[in-house]
Amino acid sequence: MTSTLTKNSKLIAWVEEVAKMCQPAKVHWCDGSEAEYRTLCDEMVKSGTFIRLNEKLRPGCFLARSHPSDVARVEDRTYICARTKDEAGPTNNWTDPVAMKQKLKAMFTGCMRGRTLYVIPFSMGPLGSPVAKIGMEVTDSPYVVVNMRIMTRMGKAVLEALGNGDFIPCLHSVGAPLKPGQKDVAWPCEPDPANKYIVHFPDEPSIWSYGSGYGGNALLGKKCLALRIASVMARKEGWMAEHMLILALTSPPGKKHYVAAAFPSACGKTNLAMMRPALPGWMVRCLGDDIAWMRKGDDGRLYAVNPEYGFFGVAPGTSAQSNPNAMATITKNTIFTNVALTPEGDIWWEDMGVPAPAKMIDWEGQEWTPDCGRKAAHPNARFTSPASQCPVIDPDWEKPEGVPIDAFMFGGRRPCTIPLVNEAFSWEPGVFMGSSTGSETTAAALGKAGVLRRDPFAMLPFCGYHMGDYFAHWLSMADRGDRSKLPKIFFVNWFRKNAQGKWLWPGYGDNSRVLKWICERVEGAGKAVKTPIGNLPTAEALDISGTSVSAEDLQELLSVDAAGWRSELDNITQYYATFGDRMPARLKQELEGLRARLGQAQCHKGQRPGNVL
Ligand code: SAT
Ligand code: MN
Repeated sequence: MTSTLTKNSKLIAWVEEVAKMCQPAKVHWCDGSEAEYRTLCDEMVKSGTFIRLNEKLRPGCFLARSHPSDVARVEDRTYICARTKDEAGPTNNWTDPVAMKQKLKAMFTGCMRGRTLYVIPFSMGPLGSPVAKIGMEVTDSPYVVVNMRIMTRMGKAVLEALGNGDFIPCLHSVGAPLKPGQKDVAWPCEPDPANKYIVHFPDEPSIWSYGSGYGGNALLGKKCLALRIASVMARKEGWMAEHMLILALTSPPGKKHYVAAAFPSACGKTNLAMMRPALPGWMVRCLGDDIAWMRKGDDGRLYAVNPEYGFFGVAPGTSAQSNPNAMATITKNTIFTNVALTPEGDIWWEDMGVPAPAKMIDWEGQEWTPDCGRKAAHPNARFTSPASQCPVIDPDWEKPEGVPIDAFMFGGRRPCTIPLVNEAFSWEPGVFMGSSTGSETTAAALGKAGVLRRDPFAMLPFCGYHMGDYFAHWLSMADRGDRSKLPKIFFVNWFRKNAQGKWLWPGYGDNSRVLKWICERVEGAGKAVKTPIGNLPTAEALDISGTSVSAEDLQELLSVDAAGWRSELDNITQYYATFGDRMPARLKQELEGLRARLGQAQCHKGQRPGNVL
C-alpha cells in the first residue's frame, strides 16, 4: 500500500487513514505515465466501461456511457460546509461541518470494498508555477483517473514537485461497494440522488465527494478545487479564481491582447475561447475555456493562468460551424461520455453539422433511428480532450506566471434590453456589471426555459463563500496599486433578438468584430458614445463589413432601451436585497447612480443619448 513514489509523511498517513475507512481491495498510486493510462483504458474496455472507437476514424478515443441518473453536476447536492451558514451565504447549501463530516465518514466506511483505491497526485496550474496548487484525489473510479490525466497535470512529477509540502485532500467514491463475487456494472454509482454528496470544507480545506462519477462531481480538480476551494483561498491571499475563459487576440499589424471572459453555462464559452475570427487578418489563440486564476504582477497588471490541462466540453451543438477548432481538437486521444455511437464506430451528437446515420446506438445503449423521437446524445454529453491538441492553443498557455489581461468580458443570453457590447466607465461600474450578470435559461440547462437567472460573474454554483463578500473582494482589487493597470471591463450580449424574435447578431466568428472594438478601446482608440449605462460603440466604430447586419439592426443592437433598463434595475435591486448587509454599499451606489442617469436622460428605444468620445 505504501508508495515508492513519495516520502511525504502527511500524504502517506492520509492515504492509510482513507484506505482504512474505505476498505478497498487494492491501492494504486498513479504515476501518470502513458503506459498506466493505456492499461487502465484497456481494463475499462474489458470491463465494459469503455468502448474503443474506430482506430482509423478516432485514434486513441473511447466512449463511456454513464448511468442514466448520473449525467451532470448536482447543484442541490453540493455543499459548502464553512464554519457558519452565514459564511457560506444564501447561494450555497450549508450544513454544520462537524455533523456533515460524521455523516460522510459513515457513508465512506467500506464504500470501496472490492474496488481499487487510486491515489491521483495532480497540479492545478503549470507544474512548479508559483500559483499552482497541488491536490491529491483518492478515487475508486478508473474513469476518473484517465479523465484527470487529461484535465490536470498528474502523476509522479507532481509528487516530486510536492516533496514534503502541503496538498489539498480530495476524497471521491462512486459509492458502489462490491460484495465478494458480485459482478460490476459499466458505470457504478449511487443511483439515488439523495445519497449523492459533493462537499467542500473550505476551512481545512478538503473535498469529499460521494455517489457520482460524472464530470465536476468527480473530477475534483475542476469546479470543486479550482473554483469553490480556490475562491476561498484567493480571497484570503488577495488573488482571483474565476469561471473565465482566456483568449489572445492579435490584430493584422500584430498587436496582441489578452481577454478573460465569464459567461453562464450554455452561452458558448468554449466556442468563443477558440473562435475562428470572421475578420480577415485577425487571429484568436486559446489559453483556456473554463477557469482563470489571476494575480497582480509586480507591474500592477493582472496575470492569468489556466489551472487546467484539458477541455471538458459539451458535445451537442459543437460543429464545424460553431467551433471548428474544437472539432479538430477531438479527432484523437479523447474520451467521449454519453454521445451516440455510429455503425462505423465513430461518434455523433445533435447539431454536429453532419446528418444522423440511419441507425445508431444512443447514449443509453439503445438502438436509435432518426424517427424514434429520442435524442441520440445526452444534452450534457461531453468530450475530455488534451488542451495541447487544440490547433489554436496559445504558445504561452503554460507560462508559469501567466499572461497579462487587458480586458474582462461578462455576458449572458439576453434577448432584450442589453446591448451588443457596453464598456464600463471604470472598475466599480464594471464590477456592477459582473455582479448583475444573468442569462435566460435554455431548455437543455434547467427545467424551465426562457427565465432570467442571475448568475453573478457566472460564479453562482462555484463561489465557495458568501456572494456579498465575493463582490467586495472584486471591488478590493482596485484598492491597492495603480487602478489604470487593471483590465477594462465590458458586457457583451450575442443573443439580442428583434420584435419578431429573430437574432440580431450572427455570433460565432463574427464576435471577433466586437473583440476588435474592445481591443481598440484598450488601446485608447475606438469611437464610443457615452450613455447612461456605459460607453457604447458608434455605428461606424463596429466593423460589420461583409456581414448581413443591417443599419437598423445595428442601431437596435447599440441602443439604450431606457424602459427595459428601468425594469432591469428593479430586478437587480431585488436580487441585491437577497445578500442582506453583506451587499457592498459601493455596488448599491452604482445601481442608484445608473437609475439616476437613466431618469435624467429621457432616452427612448432606438435613440442613443450622449456624446461621441
Ligand atoms: O461537469 S462540469 O462541472 O465539469 C462542467 C459543468 O457542468 O460546467
Ligand atoms: Mn464551466
